[in-house]
Amino acid sequence: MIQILDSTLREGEQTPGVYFSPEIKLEIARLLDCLGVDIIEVGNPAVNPEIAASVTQIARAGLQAKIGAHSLCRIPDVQKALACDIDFLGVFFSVSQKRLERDYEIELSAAIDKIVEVITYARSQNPNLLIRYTPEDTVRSSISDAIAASVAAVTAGANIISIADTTGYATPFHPHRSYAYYVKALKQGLADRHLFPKIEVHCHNDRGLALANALDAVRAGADIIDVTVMGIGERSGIVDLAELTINLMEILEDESVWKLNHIQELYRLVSDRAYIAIPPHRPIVGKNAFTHYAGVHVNAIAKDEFLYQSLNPEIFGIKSQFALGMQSGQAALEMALKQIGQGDLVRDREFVANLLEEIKEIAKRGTPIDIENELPEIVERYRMSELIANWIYSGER
Ligand code: HCA
Ligand code: CU
Repeated sequence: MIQILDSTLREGEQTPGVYFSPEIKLEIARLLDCLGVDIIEVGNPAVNPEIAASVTQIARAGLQAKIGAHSLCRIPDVQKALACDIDFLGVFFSVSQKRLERDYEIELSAAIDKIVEVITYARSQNPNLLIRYTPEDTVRSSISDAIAASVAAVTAGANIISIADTTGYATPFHPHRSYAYYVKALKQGLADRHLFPKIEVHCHNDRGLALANALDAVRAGADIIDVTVMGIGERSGIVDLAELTINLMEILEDESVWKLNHIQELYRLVSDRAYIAIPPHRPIVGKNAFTHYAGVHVNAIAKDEFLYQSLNPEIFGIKSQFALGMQSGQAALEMALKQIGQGDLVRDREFVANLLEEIKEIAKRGTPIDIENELPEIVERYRMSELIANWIYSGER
């Protein structure tokens, strides 16, 4: 069974400018828990006392999900994380050649000693803790160094190894840059030492491939996938929660594990509080995701919405709809008139055809007609103008 780790409160808060207060963090965590994510990564308690308090508060909130902290590979930082009553600890330390040389200025063996020391310490403090080790920038590291560090980490007590594509470099097209390659090679390298940790993947979206890479990893045997709401995070962010779940549902035996009817509420909350609008065409959560428009489409969906839909909006607690504008045909206008209680007008074919022309003129402003709030007034105005025109015409005779 594939598990989901949501990092909206950690990676997501690394989106430039984003800040979630502790109250909002708790609200987001509750919604993520309702939705059924397995692990919630709340933040790095060493960053500041407010984050530490928030991690503690969420860890003690009685949620089903495992609550986790993120930490640098340093014992004082891990101590701060452990003080938060967490179920999960994520420690990261890169073993890429470039990072070791240009940033840490240490040898691989010294890096591995550090990783082992910190993980051994965390394990000694809590035998039940889920511990993840991430060789940060895994996909730009030598696979043998990533395996060596992972073997050492698991032997020291880590239960999960995460393959991080920190810079969005991975691609399914390149045999040695693909998640399939990294998942298989890492699993094999660990299995050769009789080690079988869970494999997690953290895919950044710099090349727009985060979801494709995550699915590539799932197919190769990954166990846990990192996501955030709206895919927010450093730079172009990571995998989007909604997009991942809808694709994983295709391979699940039990679709009820995720309660996706909470997804709109969750996305609205995060979007509002992050001050990041949800693009209208965004899958599932965008306002156009289940809105049909062009004449041919609306004609067909009036008979059966699945003629132009492959997803069922009810799974997400929403209904499909149609929009009224430049591309609309008579079917849309007739449906709209019925919707506003003006179904009687539909019998007058000529009136409907003329009104449609009027609507298309208005729609040249570049936004659709608001059926509930705008259409009644447009209909009224149009009827009056027709009455006046007829009156003048009869007067002239
Ligand atoms: C970071 C980098 C990270 C870490 C992932 C992990 C990445 O912001 O600290 O610890 O599993 O992309 O590598 O998000
Ligand atoms: Cu990241």
